[in-house]
Amino acid sequence: MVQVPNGFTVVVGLGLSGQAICRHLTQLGRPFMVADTREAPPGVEAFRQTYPDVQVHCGSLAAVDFCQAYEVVISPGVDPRTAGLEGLLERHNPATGEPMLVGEIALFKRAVKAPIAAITGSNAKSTVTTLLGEMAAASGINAAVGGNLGTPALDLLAQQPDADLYILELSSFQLETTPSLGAASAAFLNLCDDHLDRHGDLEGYRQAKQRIFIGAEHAVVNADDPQTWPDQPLEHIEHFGVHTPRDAAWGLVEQQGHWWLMQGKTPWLLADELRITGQHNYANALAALAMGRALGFDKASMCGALKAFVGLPHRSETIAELNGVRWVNDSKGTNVGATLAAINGIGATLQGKLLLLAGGVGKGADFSPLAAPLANSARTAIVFGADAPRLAEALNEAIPVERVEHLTQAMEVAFAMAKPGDCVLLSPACASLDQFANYQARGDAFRHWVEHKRSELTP
Ligand code: UMA
Ligand code: ADP
Repeated sequence: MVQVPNGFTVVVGLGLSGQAICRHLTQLGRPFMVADTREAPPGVEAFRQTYPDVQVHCGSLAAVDFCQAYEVVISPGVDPRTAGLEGLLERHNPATGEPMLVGEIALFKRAVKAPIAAITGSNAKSTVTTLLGEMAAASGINAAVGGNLGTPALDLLAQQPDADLYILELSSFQLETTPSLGAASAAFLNLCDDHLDRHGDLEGYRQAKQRIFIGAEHAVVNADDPQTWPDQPLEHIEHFGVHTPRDAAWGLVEQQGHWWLMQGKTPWLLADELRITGQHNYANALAALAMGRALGFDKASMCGALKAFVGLPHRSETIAELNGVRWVNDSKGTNVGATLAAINGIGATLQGKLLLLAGGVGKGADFSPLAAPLANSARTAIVFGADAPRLAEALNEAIPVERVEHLTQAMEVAFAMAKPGDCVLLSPACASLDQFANYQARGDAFRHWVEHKRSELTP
């Protein structure tokens, strides 16, 4: 048994978050040790060189005796239900007043002095977080932007200690271990099946996300999706939505043949002025405006930032047109909700048909909601990767389905089948980790294939 020394914090996970936690504890002068459930986590040797005096345990957490620990701080990728961590979430830490087991965001909250704007949801977190950051910058506000987006929150605090505002994308994994966030503005954008393998079911996943509202001064929620509304009463709640116009909500409203982004009865800007397209992106824009308004950003600056925003790579990103066929990279479409948004957004504007490329790790999701919209707008679905059989089963009564091993084979098949006016859409509805390092690598493989094909076709 590995004994945690009396009063030591245990940092679990040696990834980005774990290392940010270690830097933070070092700065605070708190003694700590590190544990990672893998026998040989990447980067462990470099870690040992940076922290020669820090004890590192690799392997099962059941071999660690946490009895004398000050607290245990886990990385988001580590399930709090992992063997060895039993009972720690329920145990009270008299020194902090919080559970014995917390995540990085709990430490961030204890240390931060400036307000927090927090964004969660199954989809659109990165888009809305980035957009809100652009709106803050345009309004002259010194904001630090990160969290699940990429830069751990504690690193933001170290790198930008004088920020006036911290804009954080927060995942269900991070929120699950955050006792109280107290955000100045907190948004819960939407909910669909995702990470069910971790949270057990949709309700468990929803409850983790609901934690974003604990202590929030202002909430932004989706009028079209009651699952995003706070379970507990909150004084200031604003709804945004593209399907359910409500008084005083942020909505998409048609006036004299034009669609406007409106706050109540006040038009803010024309949907046509945006460079990001599709109803889901108008919803994203409305959510960011609602948050920015509540945080005191300048109206004209916010609208300017919104008009300039071209969207993030790997999200419904058009790569090229080959022989009259559009090729779209939506590799970040890692769940059914995102793939539905891509099918509906692109399908509505298309002269021809969609050829959907989907597959990977389905995380326990139900793929059947894809069948009806694909029956309307798709020529075929070409499925690959670990959950290809489950996808094929869910779709093959609605449309013809081809099954292949790998993405590049799917692209070859799509190239042969597509007709001018069609769109080949990579929106996998699955995580990439069975065949790629991450969704970026999958999207890059798609882009490289298309660019190579284009160079072959262009003499
Ligand atoms: N580890 C274990 N046991 C486990 C799982 C992980 O010991 O069972 C260890 C790994 O060996 C590794 C470390 O933990 O050394 C990795 O930690 P991590 O998986 O928590 O990942 P980080 O590198 O800390 O990155 C995390 C987020 N990753 C996850 O939530 C899985 C990053 O989000 C985030 O950008 C980063 O913190 C900074 O905040 C990525 C993500 O995929 C992009 N997020 C999910 C999503 O968006 O769907 C939630
Ligand atoms: P997240 O950080 O929550 O994963 P992203 O902004 O990276 O969100 O987008 C992830 C995926 O969700 C992309 O495929 C994107 O096109 C899609 N998406 C963006 N906005 C929405 C929305 N409002 N509803 C559903 N899907 C969306």
